[in-house]
Amino acid sequence: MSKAACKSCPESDRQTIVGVEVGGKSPVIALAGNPNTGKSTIFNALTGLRQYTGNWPGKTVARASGHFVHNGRRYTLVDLPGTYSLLSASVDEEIARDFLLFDRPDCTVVVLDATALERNLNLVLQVLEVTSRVVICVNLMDEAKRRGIEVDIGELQRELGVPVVATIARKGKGLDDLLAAVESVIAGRVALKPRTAPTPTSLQEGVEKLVSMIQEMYPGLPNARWIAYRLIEGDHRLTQAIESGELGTLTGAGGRPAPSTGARSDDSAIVGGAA
Ligand SMILES: Nc1nc2c(ncn2[C@@H]2O[C@H](COP(=O)(O)OP(=O)(O)OP(=O)(O)O)[C@@H](O)[C@H]2O)c(=O)[nH]1
Ligand SMILES: [Mg+2]
Repeated sequence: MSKAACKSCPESDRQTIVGVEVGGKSPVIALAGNPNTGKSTIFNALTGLRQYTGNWPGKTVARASGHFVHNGRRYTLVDLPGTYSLLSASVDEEIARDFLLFDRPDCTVVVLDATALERNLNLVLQVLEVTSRVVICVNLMDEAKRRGIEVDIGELQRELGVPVVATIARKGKGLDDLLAAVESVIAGRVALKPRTAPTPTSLQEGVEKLVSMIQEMYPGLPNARWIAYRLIEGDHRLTQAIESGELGTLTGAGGRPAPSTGARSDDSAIVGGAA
């Protein structure tokens, strides 16, 4: 396969915990997924590293990053903690969510367990709300086969609107296809039509209003709809980020802090009034 661990980099540079340089010369690929789906196995196979964990500032759980070279280009790979959702209910979910939302990797690979697709797809739908630059990696295909589970990769790809590849990461199978798909997404060579859940009718008007308010405050923010949903749910972290203007700083979307009458987790007037 045409990738190689980045041996030209000093070890200290190949393995960093802090300071993932998103927007730098090396495209950044995030590995997200439910716990135990094979993310670190893929991370180790591609980077040649053994998954490294350490303390993220203020956190007890860490994400790991490393590098690899594919077709002459250097990529940064980030192994996120396993999560069932991006709703920021736990530190792990918050790390994964903040990285996808604020650091905005060039491509997010969502690693799924082929034997438990139904459970795993919940996270996929959430990630597709945050970013469309996604590749789905259906891993543990050997285990699925052993249990007589067939996965229709083509149909899954049509349904989800982003590239889907099958892998057996433990044996290194399918990783070339995975890299080819990631490369195509980063190069903009595939048309991405991510499937997103329809907004319930009763919320449509409220969501649309919130989305325009968010877009007005943060022009260029790519995931205003997902942020609107979280505000409706009373997501405290995002409410703070909106009110303080941190969202614009973190996402590079510019913008200005919300007026003091803006969305608050304890203020359902905007949503409730409009819906
Ligand atoms: N049979 C089989 N086992 C696999 C495959 N990929 C990974 N595994 C195994 O699945 C287990 C979990 O793999 P990890 O790579 O640690 O999973 P993870 O997604 O990083 O898990 P968390 O960090 O807990 O979220 C390990 O025992 C792997 O060897 C695969 O394709 N087939
Ligand atoms: Mg892991």
